Amino acid sequence: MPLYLGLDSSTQSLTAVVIEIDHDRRRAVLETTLGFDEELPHYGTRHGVLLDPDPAVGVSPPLMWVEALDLMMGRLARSGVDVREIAGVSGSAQQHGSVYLNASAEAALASLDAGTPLVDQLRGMFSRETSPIWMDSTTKEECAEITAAVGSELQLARRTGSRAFERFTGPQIRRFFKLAPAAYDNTDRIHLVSSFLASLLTGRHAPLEPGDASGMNLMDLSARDWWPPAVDATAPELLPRLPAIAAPWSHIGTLAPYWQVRYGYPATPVIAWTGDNPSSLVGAGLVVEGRIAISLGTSDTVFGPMSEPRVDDSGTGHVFGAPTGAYMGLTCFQNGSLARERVREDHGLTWSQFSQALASTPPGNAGRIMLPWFSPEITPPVSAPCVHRYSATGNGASDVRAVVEGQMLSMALHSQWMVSRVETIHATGGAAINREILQVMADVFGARVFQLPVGNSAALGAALRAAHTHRHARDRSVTWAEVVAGLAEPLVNSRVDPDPNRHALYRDLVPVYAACEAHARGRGPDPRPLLERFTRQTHH
Ligand code: XUL
Repeated sequence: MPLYLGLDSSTQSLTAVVIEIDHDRRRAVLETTLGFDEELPHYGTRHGVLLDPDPAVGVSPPLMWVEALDLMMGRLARSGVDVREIAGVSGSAQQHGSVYLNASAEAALASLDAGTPLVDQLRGMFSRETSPIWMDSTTKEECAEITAAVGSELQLARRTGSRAFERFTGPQIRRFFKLAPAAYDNTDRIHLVSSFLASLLTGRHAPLEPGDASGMNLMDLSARDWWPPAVDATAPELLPRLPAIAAPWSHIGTLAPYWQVRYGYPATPVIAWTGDNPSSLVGAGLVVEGRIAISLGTSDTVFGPMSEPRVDDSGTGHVFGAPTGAYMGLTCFQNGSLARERVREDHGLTWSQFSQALASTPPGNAGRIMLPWFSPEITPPVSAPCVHRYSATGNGASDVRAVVEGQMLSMALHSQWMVSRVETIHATGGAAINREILQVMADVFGARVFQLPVGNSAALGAALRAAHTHRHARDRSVTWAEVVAGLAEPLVNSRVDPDPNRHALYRDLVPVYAACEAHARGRGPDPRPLLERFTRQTHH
């Protein structure tokens, strides 16, 4: 019975999912998560990130990801799952993060000793001890320099799928080159977190695939190859330091002898790893256009499949390659779970009291609007944490409604470029189990919301991608819809319907929210007259 393993290295944890697919028999055999702060406390991270006095800095120790992978592979081998049946492995990782290796890495990867833990063999291979991750927003200057060198924001967006973003890998590489030229010089290969972990599995430098590579501001989206003007604008002699770009379904090697001898894995094919968002597209069952997913995780993301790379001319969204070979649109909001948790903790509420607070407060929150920027925000770009509250602060319950409504209104506003009319949403991520949050989502978007089974959709997507490549090699007629059927489907009876009256109210509130946002960013007039008019209307 063939099994497929999917791994997802996220900001806070590493998850593994094992699925079984044999004709009509399809099931998740195992899902297990290893939290970085709890299980690897010696790295001193908080929520998977190293503490820094500057809130704009977001870096993590790459060795922590190495140690987590080693622990996880050992744990799986002892879990009772027959790892000898694993017919394919793939994975995903948080996007944009980069890992800098020196020239010793190639030989170190090729000669891993099964008798010694991975971390002890790899310590010497980094040309930079920390990895900048997607939460880093220190590269404003580098973004401007790259944009100026290629011509304009629109030019960069049309070619690479996004204007320059602080967390994107190109601007991060440029900053490293400027601040530490000797260390840059000493860098032989720059991996994304995904291709770095894939390299550990195969024992050789792994390629990137277009989905994750489109989070770098370096790849030509339609050519699916490096775009020379962006590469040249980023850092000197960068091209030889970048991995190759391979098709998303590429077989990039087999599990190295280290994994076979140390833990008893077979020489299983490894399929190219991708970013967590492209992987979640498959794990959320979105393999054809028409639906979107909203992931409520550390970051909140809105994403959906697109057959053409239509870019967001307003400059907030991204277009990435999709694992199916088509494209996906995505908008990312940094203040996701951590903002919801902050409000819950500030008012000393349990999650069930948080839900009750949503149930007991009126839609529209009597005109109280919160811009939930507890940390720097990506969409819209806000470089320093600052939570804005329009109209007097209410009690804890109205703060709960304000944070959730603020997030949903922002998502509705900033995803208009991707889909003109959303009819169905697949909700995923930790907070998607909260039906009161999903009700606000349904009402704001005016869309049916289905909940995906609890679990990590990125890791599931990785396992499904491994299954797709394995099955496709045997039968060219296998479709994506067939592969995901029965595994990446919303829960039966999970449907939350929008209420037409509440949706009408939110339709009027979106422009008011947009005015608050513009005002808070110093780009628009005082929104209070609009808010007062909205409040008067909802009272009558
Ligand atoms: C997407 C983004 C985040 C990370 C989180 O552009 O920055 O969703 O991928 O893991």
